[in-house]
Amino acid sequence: MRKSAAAWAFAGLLAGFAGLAAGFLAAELMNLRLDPVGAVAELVHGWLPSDVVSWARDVPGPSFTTPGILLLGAVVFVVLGRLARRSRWLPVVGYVVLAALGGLALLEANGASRWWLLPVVVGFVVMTLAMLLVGERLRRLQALPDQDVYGPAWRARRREVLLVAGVVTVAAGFAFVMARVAGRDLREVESERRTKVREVTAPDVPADARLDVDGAAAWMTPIGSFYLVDTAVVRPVLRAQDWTVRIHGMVTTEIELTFAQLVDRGLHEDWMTLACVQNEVGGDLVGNAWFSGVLLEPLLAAAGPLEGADAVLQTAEDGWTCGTPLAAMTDGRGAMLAVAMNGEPLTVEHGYPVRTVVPGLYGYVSATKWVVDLEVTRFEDITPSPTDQGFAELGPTKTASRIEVPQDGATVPSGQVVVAGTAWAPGTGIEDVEVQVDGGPWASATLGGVPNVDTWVQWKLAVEVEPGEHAVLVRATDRAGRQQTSVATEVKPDGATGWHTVAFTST
Ligand SMILES: Nc1nc2c(c(=O)[nH]1)N[C@H]1C(S)=C(S)[C@@H](COP(=O)(O)O)O[C@H]1N2
Ligand SMILES: [Mo]
Repeated sequence: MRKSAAAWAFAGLLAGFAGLAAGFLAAELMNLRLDPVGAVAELVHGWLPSDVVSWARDVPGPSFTTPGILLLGAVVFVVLGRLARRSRWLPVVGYVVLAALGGLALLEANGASRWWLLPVVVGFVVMTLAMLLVGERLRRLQALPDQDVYGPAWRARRREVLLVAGVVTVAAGFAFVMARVAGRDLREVESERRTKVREVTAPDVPADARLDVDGAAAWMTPIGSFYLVDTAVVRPVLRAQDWTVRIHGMVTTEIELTFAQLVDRGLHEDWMTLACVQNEVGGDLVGNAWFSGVLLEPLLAAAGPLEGADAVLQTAEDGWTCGTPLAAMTDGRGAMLAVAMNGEPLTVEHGYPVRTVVPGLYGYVSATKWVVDLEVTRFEDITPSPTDQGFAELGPTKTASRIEVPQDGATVPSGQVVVAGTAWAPGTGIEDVEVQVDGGPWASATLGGVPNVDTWVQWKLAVEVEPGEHAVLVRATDRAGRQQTSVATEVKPDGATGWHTVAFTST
């Protein structure tokens, strides 16, 4: 520790890992699926060629992406530590770059909100402070003239360096252990999730549903890219064995069910498109999945709703509430307490162990994740969370259509251009999708097949275009004869309207 660069390298290493440990702890306390390092690992996985990824997956033992990133991180921390010897601020610049990388990786993750940046900020602050703390002591030690080395003043200052370094090491270790403890519930739930509910079947996409247009959204939305909307900063982590749901309020018989009692009632399975009221025209807050769950209609019938009840106030473990028309849960449309999505137990993010889904309604009035309480009541007596935020009391999903190919701003060869996308009118079904190019006549697109009226439908149409700039419009008509209005409205209070348009250039 005389003038050695090794001491600085070690300080850099210490500060770096203290920051990572702090970020890890913050992420685990927030029940995030990914901490900053995990997010970078996922991002790297996304970049790697798929055969490398599948080869790596087949190699037994733990994934080596994360150890690889940690090793690379260690090298960077050492370099930054050594730079700290020359300047207090150079390592901070490095930490800013690392934080930006971690932040970008987290925001790339499906379902990330800006809250996910909190662990990155915590990690950055701890890294910077730890480096300053240890670095200042080290600087004081190495500022002593050569003849003082090993002298009493030198020894006193060395003690200080060791003390501060020791405190940082212990604190980082403690943060790491605490993070592991905090993450235990999530890990237990993840291992519990591997035992599937017996009767859940795998999705079998109807052969005629897929039009197989390159670049169009998959008919069945993979779980990893299914949109996520949450209000809670900390997602609930609930074990199936601890879960119960209570049906009460304006009923003749209160019902309380455990997870085992729920699935014992037998499963119902169907395809369903779920859309968010906050989806903009052309947006992607909509997905289509195979849901397995227990029908609500017989459950509510067993509870026996009283005369005058018209709503079910649903409450989630995180305190989120929503109000669903009692009729929508009892009119045979297939409202259910879902336990699986696309043949797999729900992910924690999508509401494990049980969530509600109701065909034909926006998620904000129906699709309660981590649902634990159903109170039969009256709309006039309740103020569910979204209503409190200015969304309408009732939220039937509006008929909508979207152009996915060509993408807005794309350049394509002129001649024949395939325009394709998706349209949905859950609860009613799509009758017709029309496309208009450059203000010309509307032409009906070819529609894919659908297993029921609750799923979206793929559509495509080949159009002839000259070289130049073009604008395409799409509009759908549902099976009740309602055509989408051209009038554009905001998502608030009850869902956006308007025709989706895309501009492209052909050469
Ligand atoms: N507990 C809880 N459930 C919730 C929400 C929420 O914030 N908390 N968001 C709702 C909204 S607005 C929608 S659109 C759907 C989205 O479900 P997903 O995140 O599984 O796609 O969940 C609904 N259920
Ligand atoms: Mo939503």
